[in-house]
Amino acid sequence: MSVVGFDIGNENCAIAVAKHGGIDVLLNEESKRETPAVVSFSENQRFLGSAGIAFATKNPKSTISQIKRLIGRQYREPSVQEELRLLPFETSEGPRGGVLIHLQYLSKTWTFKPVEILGMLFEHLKQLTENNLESPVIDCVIGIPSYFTDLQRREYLDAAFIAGLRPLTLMHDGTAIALGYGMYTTDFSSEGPTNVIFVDIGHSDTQVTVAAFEKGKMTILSHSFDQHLGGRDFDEVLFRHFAAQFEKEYNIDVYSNARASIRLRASCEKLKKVLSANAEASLSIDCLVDNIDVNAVITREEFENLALELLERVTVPCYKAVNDAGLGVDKIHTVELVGSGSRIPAIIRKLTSLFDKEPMRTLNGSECVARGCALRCAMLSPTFLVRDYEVQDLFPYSIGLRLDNGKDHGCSEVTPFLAGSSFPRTRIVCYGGKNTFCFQVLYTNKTDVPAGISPNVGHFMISPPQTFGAEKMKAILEVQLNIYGIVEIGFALVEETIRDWTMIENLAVSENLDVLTTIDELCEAQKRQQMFMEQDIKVEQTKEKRNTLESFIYDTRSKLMSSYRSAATDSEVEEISKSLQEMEEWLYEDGDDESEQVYIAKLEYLKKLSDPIKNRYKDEKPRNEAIKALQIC
Ligand code: ATP
Ligand code: MG
Ligand code: K
Repeated sequence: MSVVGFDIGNENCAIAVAKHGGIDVLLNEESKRETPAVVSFSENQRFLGSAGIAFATKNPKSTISQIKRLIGRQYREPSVQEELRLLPFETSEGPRGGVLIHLQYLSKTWTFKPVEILGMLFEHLKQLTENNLESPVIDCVIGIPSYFTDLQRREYLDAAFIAGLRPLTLMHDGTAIALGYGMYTTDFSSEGPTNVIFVDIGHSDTQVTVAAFEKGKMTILSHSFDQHLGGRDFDEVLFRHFAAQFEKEYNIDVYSNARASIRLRASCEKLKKVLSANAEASLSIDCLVDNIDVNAVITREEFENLALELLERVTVPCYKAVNDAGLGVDKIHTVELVGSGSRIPAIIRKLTSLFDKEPMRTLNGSECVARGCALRCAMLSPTFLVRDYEVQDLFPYSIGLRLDNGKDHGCSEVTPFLAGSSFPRTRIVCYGGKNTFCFQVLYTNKTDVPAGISPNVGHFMISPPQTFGAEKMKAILEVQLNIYGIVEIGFALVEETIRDWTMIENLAVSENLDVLTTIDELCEAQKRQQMFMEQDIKVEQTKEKRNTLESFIYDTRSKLMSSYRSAATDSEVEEISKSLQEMEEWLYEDGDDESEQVYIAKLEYLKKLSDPIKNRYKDEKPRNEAIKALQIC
């Protein structure tokens, strides 16, 4: 059984596998260590990962990216609307408030939920891994942001289900990073724990984790984050700056032109990277709007001034992480940077002054999440023997249960899990009252949850007890925060007292009823996925048959002029050449987009024409060679 870790980035994904002897990062079909998180639909075929990236500008309306930002989210959340504003594909509100994506494929309009697109991406990564390992992949560990809510976690599992993957756990990105660091760092002090803060600034978010390392053990002390602060926000301040400048200087409005906006944003990202290594950088774009070429120069200092507010915001989750860990900055031994967004020198300066020490970059920032996940997968897999290492993670939100005790008893609320508690964890909750049928689970401290994300975890139904008329009734629930960070109800019992009798009865509990995708829809998505895969294979095979026919035409034509020439009469050469010519013309016009069977039939037809010559040539070959040999002698 293979042991695999996946990092699903907003932009890029990475795959790591555990092999006996260590962790390897896999190369994709383009020999790259990172695979773009893109799913593109052309007329009759999908292009996934690296193959999809070229379509982002060619076919933006049917090229889906940034799917991680949409998973498990409500269409109407203002921050989702903000995301969708920047994305070129068409969307609408789904039946249970989720996002629906509409696109053209196979000559009709299709509607997908984000979970189905994510399922396709998982499937692609799974296939890359299987091709590489030459064995099936099912067990895996997938990295997720620590701020992911219950619904986002469940949707990740649903996407994995669509792809035929079985995550042994979902691992917080920061925990995965810390695990890789802990397993391979051997020189931790033996006097007390070593506290390390990991700052990961990615494309669209920032995650900070504080971990304490001891021999053979790692404890996560805190996770904090800014879900809306990443490299792209720095691009955006440059974008706004230049849009304003060009408006003044050239009288053009970049905002009102979608293509110009995409081009200027891309240039700003490049410019930002140049400014990480140089004190000054220039930008020039041909024909940005109305055939006007634009030019501009900016210094690193000017950029830093534009980004002052963002730079200040970087410190917020860092402070919070240190605080939540119950430490002071002086108790942090090492600051480790990951994520390419943190390459901006001003960010590094800011962190240096905050922690009073130079941040380090010990880990490979684009691979460390996948590596940590593969390590975890190896630890959880029975087929792999890993040296004992204890990993203790924590959950960042407080979780409460609101119980509806029936109309005479009102509501009661309990908080079985406090923010910062380790998990997986099980709690027993008891409550009195009668006829409790429904309870709601929610993240109780609303400021913990990223702004704009619903704190609702879901709700569960309990079937009413068989016997009515009990004098006293006590319900007992086992509530679990499981290994995925998802709330589940283990069991529910009711203790009823009727006169002197006390009875305990098992109660049936529903699954979480707040889902964006039902199990039927998931099975349907799984079937569709199979169909899309078969379609992709069919298209690829057809292309192959078309290429075979094309090569046969060229090959036979050139042989007719050389090796076959002496084996054919003039009229045969003329006749076959004419057929080849006609076939070639057909291939580039009417026959450009034909079915596999048609190409096979056409090839057979040409073969029939040319086979007699080929056979004659073969018969003559030994004789000709003998003559040649004699001549040499
Ligand atoms: P996420 O973690 O948000 O899901 P990701 O893991 O794909 O996304 P990373 O690859 O860690 O993101 O970081 C991408 C960001 O880093 C982009 O915004 C990119 O512009 C920025 N970046 C890359 N190189 C540099 C550089 N030299 N200087 C500044 N920023 C850079
Ligand atoms: Mg990342
Ligand atoms: K193991």
